[in-house]
Amino acid sequence: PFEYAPAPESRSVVDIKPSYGLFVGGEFVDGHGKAFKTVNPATEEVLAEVAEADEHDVDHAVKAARRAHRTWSRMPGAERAKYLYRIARIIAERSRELAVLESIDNGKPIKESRDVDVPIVSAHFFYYAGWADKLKYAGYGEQSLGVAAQIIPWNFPLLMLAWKVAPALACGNTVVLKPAETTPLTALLFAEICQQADLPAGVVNIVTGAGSTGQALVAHPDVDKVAFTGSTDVGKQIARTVAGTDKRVTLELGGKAANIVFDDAPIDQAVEGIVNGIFFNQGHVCCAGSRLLVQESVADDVLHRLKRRMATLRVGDPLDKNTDVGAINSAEQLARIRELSDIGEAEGAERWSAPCELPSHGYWFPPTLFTDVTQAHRIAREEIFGPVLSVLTFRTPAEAVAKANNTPYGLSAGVWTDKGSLILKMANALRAGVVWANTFNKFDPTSPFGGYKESGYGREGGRHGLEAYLR
Ligand code: TXE
Repeated sequence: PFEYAPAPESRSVVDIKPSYGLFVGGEFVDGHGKAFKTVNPATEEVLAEVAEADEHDVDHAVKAARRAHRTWSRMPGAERAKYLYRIARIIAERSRELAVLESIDNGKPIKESRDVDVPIVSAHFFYYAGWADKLKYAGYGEQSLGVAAQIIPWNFPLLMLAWKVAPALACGNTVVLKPAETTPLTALLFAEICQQADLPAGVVNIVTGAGSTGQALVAHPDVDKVAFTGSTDVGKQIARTVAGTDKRVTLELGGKAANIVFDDAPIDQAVEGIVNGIFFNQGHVCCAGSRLLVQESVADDVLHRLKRRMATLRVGDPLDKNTDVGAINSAEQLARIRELSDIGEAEGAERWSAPCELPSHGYWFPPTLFTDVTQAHRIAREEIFGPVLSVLTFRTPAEAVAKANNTPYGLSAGVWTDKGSLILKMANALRAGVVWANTFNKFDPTSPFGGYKESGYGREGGRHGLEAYLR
C-alpha cells in the first residue's frame, strides 16, 4: 500500500487553558460548584478543568438571559442579523483553531471537523442571519419565545450548538446552553467568539456541567423553551419535567437507521455510502446508517466489497489528516459499544472487524460488522452509537420497508437504487424524518432535520427550524 504520512495538524494552533469558568452575562465567571476534567479521548490526557454549574449558577445564567432578552428581542431583525453575520465570519476566520480543538476534545478526525463540522457551523450562522430581518415578510410572527435552555450532546459539539443557537438568536430569543460534559471546550471558545463579535451581554450564556446542571436548567421556572439533543431516556425525562408547564420543547433523540441497498444500485457508490453512513464520526451519529438492509441477490457481492473497503480505513490519531476513524469519545461510550457487540456475538450473530492496529492509549474500537443478524437481536434494535454495522437482508421492497420500520426510532434512512420511482415509493413508506437517496449523512442549513416516534419531535434547520423559536 501507498504510505503517505503528512505531519499531523498542529496542536499549537489552539490555546487550551488549565481551567475554565462559566460564561454568564458576557463574562467568564467562577462557578459555585465543583470542577470536572475534560480528557483527550485519543490519549487519555487531561486537557482542562471546567466549572460544574450548580443551581445558583444556572439561576444567574437564566437571569442574565432574561435581562438581555428585553433589548435583544426588540432590536430590529436587521440589527440582530449583523451580529449573526459577524459570528459566522469569525467562525470562518478561526475555523482551523475550532477544528483542531474539536478534534482534540471529541476524538473525531481532523478532516471531518475541518471539512464538515466547522464549515456547516459557519453556514448555519450565515443562513439564519439571513432570516433575522425577513420573519415578518415571510409570514411568521415576530414574537420570540424568551429564554431558551439548550442542552447538547458530545458527538457534534459545535454543530449542535450552531443548530440551536443560530435560529434562537435570529428570532430574538436569548439562550443558556449546556454542552456535554466530555466536550465543553469548543462551546467555551464559541463564548470568546461572542465577545469578539461584541454580542450584547447575556444573549448567549454557557453553563458547563453534567446531567444535574441540565436538569436544573430544564426545571428553571423562568425558561420558556427547551431544546434537547441526546439519548431517548434523558429526552423522556425532560418531557416529564416540563409536563404541566407552558415551556415549549423540541427533542432530537436516538436512531437506528436502515441503509437500504437494492440490487440495481451502483454497488461501489453504495459501499462508499455504507462506510460513510456508519463509520463517519466513529458512528457517534444519531442518524447513522447502523442497519444495512441489502437485497439478497447482491448481498455476497456487497459484503465482499464492503469488507475490502473497511480494511483500508485508517484508524488512529484524530489530528492526522489521513485518519478516517478517530477515537471513541469516552471510556463510558467505549464500554457501551463493547457490551452491545459482545451481546451480538452471544446472541448468535457473526462478528467481523477490519484488521487494524489500535493505539495503546485512549479509547478505540475497530470498524466492525455483524452478519447473521435477526430483527430480534439487540444489535438490530438498540442504538450502539459506535463504528458497528448490523447487516440484514431482504427480497422485496415491501420486506425492506417492513424491516426498516421495525424499530422504535425514526430519524433517518438511506435508499440506494437506480429507479427514481422506487426512491419516491420508499421515501413515502419509510417512517423517518430524513430519507437520503443514493447518498447518506448529507446536511445543509436549509433542510429541516428531526424524528418520528422515539427519535423525538420538532425540526431543526431550514425555515421549519424557525417555528420552534417563535410565538
Ligand atoms: O447521553 P445523554 P449520553 C445516545 C447514544 C449514547 C447514549 C448515552 O446511544 O450511547 O445516548 O449517551 C445532558 N437533564 N445518544 O449518556 O446523557 C448531558 O449532560 C438534562 C444519542 O452521553 O442523553 C448531555 O449534555 N440534561 C444522541 C446531554 O444531556 C441531561 C447524542 C446528552 O447526554 C440529563 C448523545 C438530565 N437529566 C447520545 N442527563 C443523539 N441523538 O445524537 C444528561 N443530560
